[in-house]
Amino acid sequence: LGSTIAGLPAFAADKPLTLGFSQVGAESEWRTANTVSIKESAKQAGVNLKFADAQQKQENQVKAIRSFIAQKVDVIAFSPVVESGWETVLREAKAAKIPVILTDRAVNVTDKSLYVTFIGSDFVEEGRRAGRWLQDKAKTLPAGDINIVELQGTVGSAPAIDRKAGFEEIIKTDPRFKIIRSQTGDFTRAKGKEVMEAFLKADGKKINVVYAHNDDMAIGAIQAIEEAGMKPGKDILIISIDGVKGAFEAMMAGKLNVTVECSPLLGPQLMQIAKDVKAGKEVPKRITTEESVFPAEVAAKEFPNRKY
Ligand code: GYE
Repeated sequence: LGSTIAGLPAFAADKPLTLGFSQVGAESEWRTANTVSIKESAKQAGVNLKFADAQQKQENQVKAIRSFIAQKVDVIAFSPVVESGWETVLREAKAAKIPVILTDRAVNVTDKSLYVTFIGSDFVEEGRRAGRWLQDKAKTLPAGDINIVELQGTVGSAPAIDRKAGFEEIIKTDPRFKIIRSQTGDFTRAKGKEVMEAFLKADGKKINVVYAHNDDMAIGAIQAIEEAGMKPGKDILIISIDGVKGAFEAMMAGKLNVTVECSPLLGPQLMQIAKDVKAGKEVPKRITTEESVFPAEVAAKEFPNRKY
């Protein structure tokens, strides 16, 4: 079998690439769109995809990765549900000489050689963008404290940690902004609603702003606010992240004030990078998704262009 490039047999390029992908779950509209993107682009790229859904559990992701190693897939990709606790299984992949690509969410490891690249958004910047929108909006609000409640994403996940940090970085520059409550809604509508109900019970009319780490939790919160007899988007400003269709619909209905875009359409890039990695090409260590901000004022105009 002779010559090798970067440890790969020379004939490898002729066979279709087998990619093992461990997905977080199906917790949100974003995630569903991400799954569709990965499955469709694998088909288009002629990649043999082995797809596993971890149902938001790290232990399931570890199991899936171990099974990909046992099956000797060419490349492993995954979107890590939480940031920490990956060293052992990533070392196993490395020992088996199977390259690992991170998509969407980051891991917290000291040995960066445990993965080849990380494709996804800059979540800290998304948090800052949410904060900047509020900073601008605050100029039009009456003087006095602006009480914010925060619906955090999954505890320990990169987007929850980073979106919190980016938002705080901006709003801490003005003492009017007070985060009076902050709790996880696990990125789901049902939990977002439940947590918002508790916030409303405790603080009711004191709440001026909801900052939700994703659209689904914002939509859940909107329901809770309406059921409490208040007007979301008016009595309480709602800020969220992702830019899924459901958020655009809520904005067009006047119930959501802004969504910060986070693109789930990572499939085509992932397939290309997986092929490059298999071919022994150098790839950048970080590939950052480009995205923007959509306030309610542009929702109707942008809606027809939205792909997820
Ligand atoms: O914002 C949320 C999903 O990791 C960026 O996960 C992703 C987040 C996204 O459940 O809706």
